[in-house]
Amino acid sequence: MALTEQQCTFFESFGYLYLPSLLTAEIDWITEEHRLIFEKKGVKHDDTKRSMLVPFIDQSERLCTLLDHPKVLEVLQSLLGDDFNYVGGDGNYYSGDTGWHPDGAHRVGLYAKFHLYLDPLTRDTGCIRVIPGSHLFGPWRDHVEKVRRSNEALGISGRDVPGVAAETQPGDVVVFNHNIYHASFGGGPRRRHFCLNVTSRAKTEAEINELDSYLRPSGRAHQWPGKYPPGAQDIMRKTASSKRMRHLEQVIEREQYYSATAPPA
Ligand SMILES: O=C(O)CCC(=O)C(=O)O
Repeated sequence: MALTEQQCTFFESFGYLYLPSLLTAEIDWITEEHRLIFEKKGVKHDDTKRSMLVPFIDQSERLCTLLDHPKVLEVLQSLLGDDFNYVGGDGNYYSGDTGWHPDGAHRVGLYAKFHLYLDPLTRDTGCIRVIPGSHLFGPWRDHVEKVRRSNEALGISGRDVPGVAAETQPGDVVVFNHNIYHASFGGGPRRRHFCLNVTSRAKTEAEINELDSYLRPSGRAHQWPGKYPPGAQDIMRKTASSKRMRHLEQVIEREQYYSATAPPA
């Protein structure tokens, strides 16, 4: 079922949406695929620091089908338009806290993250927290920026910053605008997670420039050195139906443009 108008308005106003039980029926195989990708890549999580693989769902033919899944599509198409772009995402074993930060500051286009946490999480055991409305620009966001150093600037610890703690059970989904300030506190040493990053289709010149600065090899999508090895998106692309291709084609087109216009090495 497509999201209701009220859910879309909530997302626009507050910058996030909590979708309980959206993928509960699928969570067993999803969790197994998460395990298999780390195993296949030979990444042994040692509990002391975050282990991350990028891109993530692209490494598993079955997880790629999330981009064909009616329940996922209904959410993403309701929020970003029928022709949204899939732009990658990371798979993680998190360890401990994540301080307050946004994932971007996009003034044009809509950039969002579709999160799945694979363990039951509460506010004190590492669930995702957000500051509703902090995806918006203006003087308010300048104040919110202080949460990055809440001890010095506000005299409170990160976990006491006012916000919403989206407590989740495996199968629940949280979607948020990349611009929103988010964090997690009290998480254990092996909190399993992955996400899909998505954007609205870039149509105007300003939107295309914004997408380019995200996708280019120097951009945010590639911020982790050594990630995105050549061919990393092959499974996703080679197994795509024409319907899935719609969500991949603009990225492919932009990548072709970057290679065609790259200065000679
Ligand atoms: O769950 C967490 O600890 C942090 C998640 C996060 O920062 C992200 O996915 O952008």
